[in-house]
Amino acid sequence: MSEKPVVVLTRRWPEAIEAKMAELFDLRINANDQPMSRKQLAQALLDADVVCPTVTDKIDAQLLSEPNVRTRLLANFGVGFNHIDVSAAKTQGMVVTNTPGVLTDATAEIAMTLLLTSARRTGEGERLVRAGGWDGWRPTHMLSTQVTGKTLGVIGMGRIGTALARQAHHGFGMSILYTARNPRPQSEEIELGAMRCEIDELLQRADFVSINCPATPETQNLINLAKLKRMQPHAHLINTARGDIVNEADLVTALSTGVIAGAGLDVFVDEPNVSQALMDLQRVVLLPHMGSGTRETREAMGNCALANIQAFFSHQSLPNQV
Ligand code: 8YV
Repeated sequence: MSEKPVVVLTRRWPEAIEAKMAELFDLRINANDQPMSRKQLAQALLDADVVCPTVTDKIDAQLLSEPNVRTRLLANFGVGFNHIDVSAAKTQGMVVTNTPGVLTDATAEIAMTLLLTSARRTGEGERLVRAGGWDGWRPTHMLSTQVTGKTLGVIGMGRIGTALARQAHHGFGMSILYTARNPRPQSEEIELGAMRCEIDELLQRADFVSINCPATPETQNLINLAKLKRMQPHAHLINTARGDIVNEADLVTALSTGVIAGAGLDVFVDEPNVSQALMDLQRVVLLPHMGSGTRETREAMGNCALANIQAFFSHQSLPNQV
């Protein structure tokens, strides 16, 4: 190809990856690193051969079907692609890729962090110390829930769910219940002390429930008040997947009326806006969608997206086509 392909990054990427990409492509970077407006996204689709979106870019059927769209590849920076209308992209003859695998361990770490923080009340404890409110040790101060030896329910035993189960079982002696379309190999179930069951049984039996399934029309509002009421009053809910899998208003009701004991959330329905009702609750841990946010992982995600783009232009099979 004589002219370099035009590639648009909708946000800033790790410097080393931007530098590599600038050598290979006519790279256009959204330098101010604010989420692109709809108009800017539409323009990117007109100008670029490849657009590299993130979770902050909603790419719907209307944008994709604008006349004169030039883009042939949407190389998503992230494993989740519910912000892209993939079937509309395919109808337009576009290819969509994502970055699975490389963010598995980092995201599982944040799920485990949320689980520990929610169970052991460490967020509350830190706030207490910083606010100067700690009045000294006593046997009944800030009692919390032990994690070791308890039961973890994993909703969606894919890569991240399995990595979390591994940390929980080998690190904390937890038993694992899981839901998945297909059972995991028997050797893995034995290794992880894991048993597949229906979601209602999982909710009833688990001390901690972690959501690790993708966001799809079927999983939207999967965890509503009826489901939360199946959980045990001492149980905690952890979500590192997508906000709209949990009905947030129902979660607030469940937390404030003692239906469940606590929750840890890395994802929200209307990011970056977090409802005041959630903010007002002590027993919920709130993180700013940082599951994959290690230096190592964000760099690996960039390299993964780059490998997809290079395979696309060299007509090789794409490592991560969705
Ligand atoms: C990313 C994520 O940071 O990969 C995903 O699906 O949720 C996060 O780890 C984000 O999506 C980047 O687009």
